Amino acid sequence: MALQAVVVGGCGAVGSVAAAALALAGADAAVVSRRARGCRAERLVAEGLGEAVVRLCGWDAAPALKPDVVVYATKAYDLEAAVQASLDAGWSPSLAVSMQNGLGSLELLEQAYGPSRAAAALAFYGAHKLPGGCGSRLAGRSRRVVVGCRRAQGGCSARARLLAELLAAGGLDAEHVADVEPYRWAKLAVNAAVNPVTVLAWSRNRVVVENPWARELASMLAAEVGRVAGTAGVELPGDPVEEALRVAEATGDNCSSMLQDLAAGRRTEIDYINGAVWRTGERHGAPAPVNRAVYNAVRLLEPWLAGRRSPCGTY
Ligand code: KPL
Repeated sequence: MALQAVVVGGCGAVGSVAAAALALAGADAAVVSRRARGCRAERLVAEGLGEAVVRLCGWDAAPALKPDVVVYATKAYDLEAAVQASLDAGWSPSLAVSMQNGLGSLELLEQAYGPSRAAAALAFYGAHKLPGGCGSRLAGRSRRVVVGCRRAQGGCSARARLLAELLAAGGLDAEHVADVEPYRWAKLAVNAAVNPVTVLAWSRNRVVVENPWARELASMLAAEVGRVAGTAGVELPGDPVEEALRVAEATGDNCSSMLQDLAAGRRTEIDYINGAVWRTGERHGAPAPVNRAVYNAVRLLEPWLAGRRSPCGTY
């Protein structure tokens, strides 16, 4: 397939799975990483999916790439700099795709590229980086990705559909939806429930289904996201509590990205997840006290947990 797809931040867990899937589907796939210089061929391993050869490039080589599709798989707080670097490189993709957790990232792409060229690819799979270089391992059964644009923001459906077809051809359980907004909130409910609870319990995702206190707290968090979504005018595609528990079970072997971030001494995405929930609730006159309390608890614990050994071992 001639389509050139570039995955920015594709050496992270979620991005390297997407990059491998695109390459396995026959796209001309490149990964841009802050740590690389120039461009070289790289064998990208996504355990649980397959391995493929991609071009691994640094930003210095980005002007030579002419991507049709750019998939941004950076952390949410790194997205703005990545978009600026893409614009500086002269990229003008027909589709810019957000793979970030939480709220704010799709909005940023809509602003930078226009709503008719901005989409989200929501990863409901669990993955972690393999030590050294690029590469990742899928943990748990889920391979699900939901791809689409916000219907309210103009049509980019044909290109989003093509991306979903490529990801599916590459081995992911990818689905295109006409309006991604309800699914973005469903994924927000999953992250708001699973991620902080796995941090508080310092355990793999399965703690959310197996431990009664974790299960109850996660259920309260997800239900509250559902209520905030309602006041923001978004009808979820299903019950947010059931969805959070289903994903926690299907990714049970994984350590959530928030736990992985803390174990690696990185900043967490709590501001984009539970922080975004209670702030959005406040704007719509719908307080979200459970998300706010858990947000505060994680912020308080961050300095104590940073760098602590992950229950998943090396990651
Ligand atoms: O998105 C995730 C994350 O950890 O950020 C899930 C789907 C919960 C997998 O762990």
